[in-house]
Amino acid sequence: ERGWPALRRIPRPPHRVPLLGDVLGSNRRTPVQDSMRHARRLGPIFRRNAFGKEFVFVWGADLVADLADEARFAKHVGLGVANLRPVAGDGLFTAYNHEPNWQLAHDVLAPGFNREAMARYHAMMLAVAERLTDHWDRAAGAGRTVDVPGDMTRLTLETIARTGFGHDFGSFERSRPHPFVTAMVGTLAHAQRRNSVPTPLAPLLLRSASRRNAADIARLHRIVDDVVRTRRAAGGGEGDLLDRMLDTAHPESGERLSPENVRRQVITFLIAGHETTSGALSFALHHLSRHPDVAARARAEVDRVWGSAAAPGYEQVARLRYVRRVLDESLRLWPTAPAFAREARADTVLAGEHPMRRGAWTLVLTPMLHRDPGVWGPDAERFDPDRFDTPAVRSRPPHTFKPFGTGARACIGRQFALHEATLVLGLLLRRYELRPDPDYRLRVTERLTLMPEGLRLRPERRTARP
Ligand code: MNH
Repeated sequence: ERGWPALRRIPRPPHRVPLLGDVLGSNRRTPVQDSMRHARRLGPIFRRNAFGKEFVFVWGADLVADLADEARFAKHVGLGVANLRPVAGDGLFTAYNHEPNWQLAHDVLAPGFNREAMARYHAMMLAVAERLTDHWDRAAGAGRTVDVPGDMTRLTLETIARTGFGHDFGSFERSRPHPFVTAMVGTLAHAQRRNSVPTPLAPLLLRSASRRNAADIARLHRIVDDVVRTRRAAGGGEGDLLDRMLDTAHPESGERLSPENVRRQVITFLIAGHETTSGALSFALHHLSRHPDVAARARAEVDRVWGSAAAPGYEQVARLRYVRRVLDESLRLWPTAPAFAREARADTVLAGEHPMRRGAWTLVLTPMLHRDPGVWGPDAERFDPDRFDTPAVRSRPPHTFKPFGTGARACIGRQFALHEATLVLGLLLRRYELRPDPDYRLRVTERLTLMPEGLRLRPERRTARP
């Protein structure tokens, strides 16, 4: 093979069907969990074949640490990410490394995630979280269960829309998801499915699906154009992400984002800024409901750190160290952006063993990296937030926990997501006991991102609290 000269040395599943490859018996709705099954059998590096194309997967900690070397490897825009190009073009997430708009947008938007900016978002995050607790209070009062992924998606979409774009989608006033969410879920699922159909057949097999996808993209464009038009008409906002996109010139070159690129960035941030955080919160709530001891410890921390303050201040969120560990441990087991791709910048040898030509690429399977027994021990499947206490973190090698990707193209919204999610978990733990449905078994749905399917909890207002 051109990209991987010693490909034959990399293990692959035993039964391969001519033309189809290893796709038989695999489920196109759950490619990540399928790959996890293969990983467990085939080891830290393996390959799968689909329609004559070989895909190399990596999850062993030593191999991933080597791939994190930015001097030799870079982000690869492939598969799911490349399939989102029709939606987000050269927006920050889907841009090729060589596209000038990546550096331009990165430099213009990065200050939108510094400490001062985050402290400004805090009050708006709190206001959105109160809409959520109003909603859960009504459910608690009536003894009803709540739709956890649905409500977390309402929360995170409102949060990014309001903090980033001064826009209110009214998610909590709607019984069904906002059309933005429906269109987004459609395009994400479509981008995922496009990997499992042979390219020559795609136009045929996917004709009606592509038509639906085009309609979804058009709807996303309409919604986003409306957000931008409203802001332009208002003559500016209060210095949020959208103001940066529209008005801020690059500090050195003086260049600005073009209107077409602004549209792509708005879509990128509205999607990247809520979908994965929603999943992270949902998984964390699932684990908390199943581990009353962990929930009690987290709740005690919230009571201690926040006391009887009506609303926690910005600084008080970072002080929830144990709640943050709950979140980290949830992202360890189910990193909601479950893979990222790396390509060789020049001919090289991966971990001294696997030659790669310039441009050859591989997918890092994060949920398996996060279960590597050599790093996490034989009980890696067990939920245990103490894995993230300071001595444990210090004793682990670097690049073993990668829910936000790696290097220059790692997540720009990491602090935003962690602040929002820690704040919301704190508020929910302080206010409710979370009762699980005893019959619920965790099922993970995939639409490029991961989400616990059909998770419902019964929130109960706490009677005694400080
Ligand atoms: Mn986010 C890139 C995970 C929250 C905006 N994000 C990435 C990558 C991962 C990721 C992994 C790297 C992908 C790759 O290498 O191909 N992101 C997450 C997770 C959460 C998250 C698990 C929540 C939990 N992300 C957010 C939030 C925002 C955001 C919140 C915005 C407010 N993420 C981005 C953008 C990029 C990105 C933009 C692309 C950055 C770049 O390439 O420069």
